[in-house]
Amino acid sequence: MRIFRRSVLLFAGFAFFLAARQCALAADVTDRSWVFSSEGDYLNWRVESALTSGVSGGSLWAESGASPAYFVQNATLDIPARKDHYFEIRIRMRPASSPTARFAGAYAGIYFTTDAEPSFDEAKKLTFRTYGTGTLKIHNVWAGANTKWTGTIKRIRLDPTTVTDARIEIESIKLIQDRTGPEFILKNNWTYSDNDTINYDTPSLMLMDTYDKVSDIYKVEFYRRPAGGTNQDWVLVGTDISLLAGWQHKFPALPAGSYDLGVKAYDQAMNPNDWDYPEAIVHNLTINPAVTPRIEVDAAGPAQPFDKMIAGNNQIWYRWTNDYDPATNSLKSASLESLLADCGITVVRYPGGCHADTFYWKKSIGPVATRPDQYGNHRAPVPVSYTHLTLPPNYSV
Ligand SMILES: [Ca+2]
Ligand SMILES: [Ca+2]
Repeated sequence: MRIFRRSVLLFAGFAFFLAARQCALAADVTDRSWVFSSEGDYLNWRVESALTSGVSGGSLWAESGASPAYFVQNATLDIPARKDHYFEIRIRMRPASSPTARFAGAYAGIYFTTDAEPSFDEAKKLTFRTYGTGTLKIHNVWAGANTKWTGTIKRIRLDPTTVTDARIEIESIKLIQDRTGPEFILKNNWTYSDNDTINYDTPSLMLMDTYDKVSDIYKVEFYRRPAGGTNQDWVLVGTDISLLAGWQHKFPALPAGSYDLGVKAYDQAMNPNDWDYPEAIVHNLTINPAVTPRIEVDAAGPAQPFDKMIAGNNQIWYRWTNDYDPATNSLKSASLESLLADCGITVVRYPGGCHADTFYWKKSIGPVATRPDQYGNHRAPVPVSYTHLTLPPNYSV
């Protein structure tokens, strides 16, 4: 009996832990789910324009001939439309005539009807792109992006591809509420991290690698609070609502002290990241104008020899035309040459990086006066004269 009670207590504790975690990490809510895991059970989906179809091997499958196959749900959904609704489609496709052949990306559509508009039409269609790669793909299609997705959703129809002669295998179709905020990496100009000290009072933050599994980001809010404060202490300092120049903010001048800097990014359905998102906060950043900037080098730390040929820099070929004097085989600016030498640059990569794509060696040799113009790439689209360009490859300082 005692053992039984302890088990109940343990179970209750575990259940509480799970519930608390669910609150902390917002979870998406599935409103309707069709998983084709029972042999022969179409789950009330009707296949149209297919030569053959079935439910087996964990999928609803169909093979189309001269016209694309599509799928219609016979039942009425009667689901209130939400801005954060999305469809999750798990699907695998390839040409029906060959298991090893592939077809390129093509448009797919999910049609829907509402209580106000009971017919399928092109205006009530969610468009996305699918591929005949022969591998399982998961498509998250944001339904709330369509302005007609309002009122009560009644019927749905799935057109997985406009490609004919396709074998289509659908593992599942789900209608889900997006409750998950965006993902991102929090960066700043100096990539300061927790517990750093800076001597200027206008720190800046920037979001990198922003991602939302359903929609794009709508806006980003920037906060501060005294270091070590609670979530109630956050003060909104600025908002970026434009994708222009990325998602970033330069904090207005802050009094000397220690701060936590925080970020809330919202997806298009206005789901923000939680404060416990690992990239949401820079902790304990101290602003101290009296601090002298310094670079610490640990000369006793691990060191390895490296090839001097990699310690160079790109030189864009059309930028050298005015810097190099073929008469003396040296740079025109002696100070520039000595500066490069002082930097320890041992090799200059020439004629540059992507700019080298349009540089032809054969046009750069022979008598200087006979060398034709060359064209830069999209960054230098006009022809420029390089008749006096004679810088040898791998020019050494
Ligand atoms: Ca989201
Ligand atoms: Ca911006």
